[in-house]
This record gives sequence, structure tokens and C-alpha cells, in this order.
Amino acid sequence: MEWQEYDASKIQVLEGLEAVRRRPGMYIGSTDIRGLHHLIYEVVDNAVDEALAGFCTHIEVVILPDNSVKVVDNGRGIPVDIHPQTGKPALEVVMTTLHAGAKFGSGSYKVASGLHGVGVSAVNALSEWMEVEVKRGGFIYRQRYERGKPVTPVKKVGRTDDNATGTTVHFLPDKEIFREINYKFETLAQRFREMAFLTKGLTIKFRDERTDQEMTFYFEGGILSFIRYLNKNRTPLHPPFYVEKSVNGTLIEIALQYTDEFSESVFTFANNINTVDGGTHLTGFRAALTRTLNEYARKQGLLKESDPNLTGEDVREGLTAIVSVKLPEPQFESQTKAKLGNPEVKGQVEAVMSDAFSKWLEENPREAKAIIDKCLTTLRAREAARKARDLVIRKSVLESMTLPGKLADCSIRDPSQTELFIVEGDSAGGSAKQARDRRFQAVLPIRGKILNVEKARLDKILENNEVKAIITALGTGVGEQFNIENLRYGRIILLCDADVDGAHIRTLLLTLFYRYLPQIIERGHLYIAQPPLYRIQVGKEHYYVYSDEEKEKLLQKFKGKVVSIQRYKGLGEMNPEQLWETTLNPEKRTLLQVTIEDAASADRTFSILMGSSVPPRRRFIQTHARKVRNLDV
Ligand code: 0RA
Repeated sequence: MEWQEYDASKIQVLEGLEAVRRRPGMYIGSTDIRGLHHLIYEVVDNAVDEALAGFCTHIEVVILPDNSVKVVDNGRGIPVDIHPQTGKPALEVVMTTLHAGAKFGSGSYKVASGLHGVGVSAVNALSEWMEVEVKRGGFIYRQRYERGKPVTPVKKVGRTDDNATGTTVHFLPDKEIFREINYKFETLAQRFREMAFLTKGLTIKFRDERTDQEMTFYFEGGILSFIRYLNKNRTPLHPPFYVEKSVNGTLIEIALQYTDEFSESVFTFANNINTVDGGTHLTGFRAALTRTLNEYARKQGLLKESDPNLTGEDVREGLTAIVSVKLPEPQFESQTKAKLGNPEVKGQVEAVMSDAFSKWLEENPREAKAIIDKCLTTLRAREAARKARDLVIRKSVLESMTLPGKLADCSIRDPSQTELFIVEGDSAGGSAKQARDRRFQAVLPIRGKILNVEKARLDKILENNEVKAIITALGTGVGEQFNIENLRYGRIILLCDADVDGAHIRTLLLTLFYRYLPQIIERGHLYIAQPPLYRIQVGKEHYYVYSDEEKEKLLQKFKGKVVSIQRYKGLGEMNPEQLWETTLNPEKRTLLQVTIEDAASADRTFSILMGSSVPPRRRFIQTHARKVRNLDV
């Protein structure tokens, strides 16, 4: 908009600058170092607005030894013509009227001046003195102010060499307002760096004459350079993606790059304001990112039909991204004004992101694969974490569960006198129920086949109904709420068939105790029952033997006699009397007490047995089959 078109209707509120001096906090947030920095940002933002409007390429910020600050830009220069309503030069109106100029340059993008957007006049009001020099229309103009009041008229002080334009604002913050004037170079540099990233092609030179430090920020790549800067000390998985597009007056710029990090670094900006609370631009970006990656992964078969979709969480881990939008009329929400509210922006960002990113994925299959792989890794890790969380919930479910229906409990309640047989197979369970002394012996039959799920991971096993029944019968709970005091039996006795399958199930049960109920082992509560392998009948006498070695010895002893040998293939082959006599009767049986070392080796065995790589598992079962049969797991 030309200055000539500027009229009083476009000046909204004409408040006196006294209000700013009376209540500075209302206008610049605070009068501490943050408020002090805010003065500088306010002036620099005005210059950046000129850059965004396409009229400014260089900004120089200088802190002088007297603590005054000079901001020089090569923008259009503040208009100096006479303002028709006031009869004063526009420069004076802009510098002495609060909010004046708010509608200048409408139709272009404006930095809403950080959180407050009060304009340079507020800076003027809070400065002991300010001098503004304008190069415009071939001349140089100057005016001086003290505590917001003009002390000179707008004077023409010279000619410009060429057609140079620009504004220089030089000011000293008022010590009556700011108790301490001590700018922080790093904080200011950070902000200028960010401004330069967000305004492609703009040079910001920052010099601190108090300490002779100087930095110049210029980024040809804009936010693409921002991404490289953020990922400087990280390991990127691919070269960055970048898109820039204008939709219905909204300029949208997005850059992203995945790294091997776990955290997410996504920064969003609206008119160069860091929208820390996000808003519609962030929502649109996230929706597009998740959808585009899922579509691509499905299309390429990287996600199988049975796989769930990648979630927002999955696609955000390790993501570094900048979403920057520039729009003529930004609406900011939330207390801190750091959230973009324009509803149309969501769809605009989503469309630009989807189109460009899906195209980029198609054209860069290697990069695309690296990203999807990373997301899948996150998905799996998240599933594992969810399972761990579920466990906490599950254990309370277990606690509330009533005793399993299959449990044949004993009548005595005192755990020091009781024992629980965990018996593999329903038929053996049936025998054990008949054979036991029901006063102190409880029997829980479990179905080995169900437990014996190859490749089942332990977390899956914990979901298994048989395992749940065991834990409920024990009464201790599992996980965080495990309590040994609640153990319902003094001895827990595993009773499995003396064959390979039985050994396999015993391994699994030992592993279950080792990983989830180790205190039961540590306190000596866990045992393995020893059912006989053979029954040997000699005349009217019979003997039970528990190993082949023992059988050979016995047969040597009865050489020449007629002996009948019965081999027990499973517990189910024994009648209840035989089972009582050989395995349950405390007077005659032999129990192996399980030590933590036994269980640890079972755990290793379990890992091999259940591991997903098939050849080692085969090898183990082949070479150890005999040992396994002898309980030596
Ligand atoms: C009012 C109107 C125009 C520019 C500015 C103010 C302006 C302010 C500052 C403060 C620091 N540097 C600045 N540069 C420009 C628009 C001028 C036009 O339409 O020609």
C-alpha cells in the first residue's frame, strides 16, 4: 500500500505513549532482561517485515559500548510524508502513536512482533532517547525523541548517493524503566539466527561492541538450512525433504529429516513467530505425514495387510521438522498467543505436504525405505512398552480373579503344610487328583499343548490362560504387585511327563518362574517331581526306577529271573495308586529342589528353544534330546 492511500480510518487506536511508560509490563511483558530484549526484537521484527514484503535484504544490529542499540535495515524506509489527519510527518506519527502503522502494508505478511506486537513507538516510549534516520526518495531524514517525545522536527539532513532506502533506529533503553541493562549476546544471536533461517536470503549481521563479538546469519536454504543446523550433531537417515508452495495467499514451507534419535524436534512458525503451542499448521502437517507414510508403506508392501497402521507417535520419533507458514491475517490463540488458529491453514498445509511428500517418497525409494524402517522399529518398541504397561494392569486383573476352576484345592490353609502340583495334561491331572492326599495336596492340571506354543515370546506367554491360572492359584500376583507373603502353598511341584515334550514344558515353566516369580525359587518353594521311568516286576515284587542306568543295575541283579518291564511314556499311564506311591507320597517320593542356577539355565535353554532362528533350535533339540529327557535342562 502506498503512503498516499494511508488515512485516519486505518489508524485504529491512538493511545498516548504515557500509558506505555506507566505500565510497561502490559506492552513488553516485563522490565527484566526479557523485556529489554523485547525492545530489540520489536525493532528488528519491523525490519524483517520489510524483508518478508520483499524490500529488505540486510539488517544490522549493533550493541554499542554505552548500551544503546542500533538497528539498520535497507527496507523502504518509514514514510516521511505529511499525514493528512494530523498534519505531521508520518515518521513522527509512527514513532509517537501507539499501534499506528499496524495496518501499514496490509496485504503482505507481517511479523506480529513476537508476543505483543506493539510497534516501534512502544520502544520509543521506553527509551531514554531514540534517533531514527530514514533514507527515502533520494533524501536522508532524521528525528530525535526522548522518553517517546519528539525533541527535534523531522529534518532533511542529506541526500542518498544512489536510490538507497532504509531505516536506522538507534535507541537507549531507559534506566528509569529497566533496572539493569545487560543484554545477553547468545539469546539475541539465537533469535536472529532463527529469523534468518525463516527468511530465506536475508542477512542479519549482529555485532556486540561491548565485547567485540560479531556474527552474521545468512541462509540460502532457509528452513532447509535450519534442519541441517538442528541435525548437525545427529545422524540423519537421508537428505532432507523440502517443499515451498503458496496456496490462496498462504505461503507454506516445510522441511524435514529423520535421524536415529528417539526424540522429536518439530518447530512451527507463523509469520516467523515460533508457535510453541502449535495450531492448525501443525495439525495439518501431522495428519499429512502419518497418512502419506502409511499409504506409501502399504503400497510398497513394507506394511503387510495384517500389520496395524503406523500411528502419529510412530512417525514422529527421530523426526526433525520445520513448518513455517506466512499469511496476511494470522489469528493467534491461547494465553501465550503462541498457537495458530486460522482454520483454513490446516487443509492448506495438509494438501501441500501430502502432494509433495508422497511424490518425494516415490522418487526416493531408498530414503523412503529408511524412514519406514525407522517408523516400524518405533512401532515395535511402542508395542513392547505397551505390553509392559498392560502387565501392570493385568496383574491387578489377576488379583481380582477367583481361583481357577481346574484347581483341585486342598483343605488345609496353612501354606507351611501345603503343596501345589502343577501337572501337565488333563489325564495326568485327573490321576493326580485321585491319587493325592486332599488334605494338604492341591492339583492344578495345565494343558501343555496350549503352553507349548513355539516362538511364543514370554510376554505372550503371560497372556496365556494356563499361565494366568498358575499365577492365580499361587496367589502372589505378578510384576510390581508380586507379594511372596500371599503364596498359598509351601511347595510348588512341577509334574511333567518324562519325555521330550514334558521337558520342553518344564523348561517353559521354569523360565516363567525365573523371569516373573523368582522369589518363589529363591526362597526354595519350587520343586520338580520325579515320576519313575519304568516299573519292574519280579515275581510278586515290583520296583520303580527313575533312570536307564538304574534299570540296568536292577536287571543285572535279577539275571536269569523272569522280569516284566513297563515303561511309563506318560503320567497318564500310571494308575492313581502307582502315582501316589512313586511321586506324590512324601514318604517315598524324590523331589528335586529348583535353584536359581537351574532356572537360569532353563531360561537360556528357553531362549534357544523359542528363538526365532530355526537352525540353532533344531540343533539343540537333536543334540540334547537325551539330556533333556533326564531333566538336565
Ligand atoms: C510504516 C510503513 C511502512 C514501513 C514501515 C513503517 C517501516 C518501519 C520500520 C521500522 C524499522 N524498519 C522499518 N522499516 C519500515 C511501509 C512503507 C511503504 O509503504 O513504503
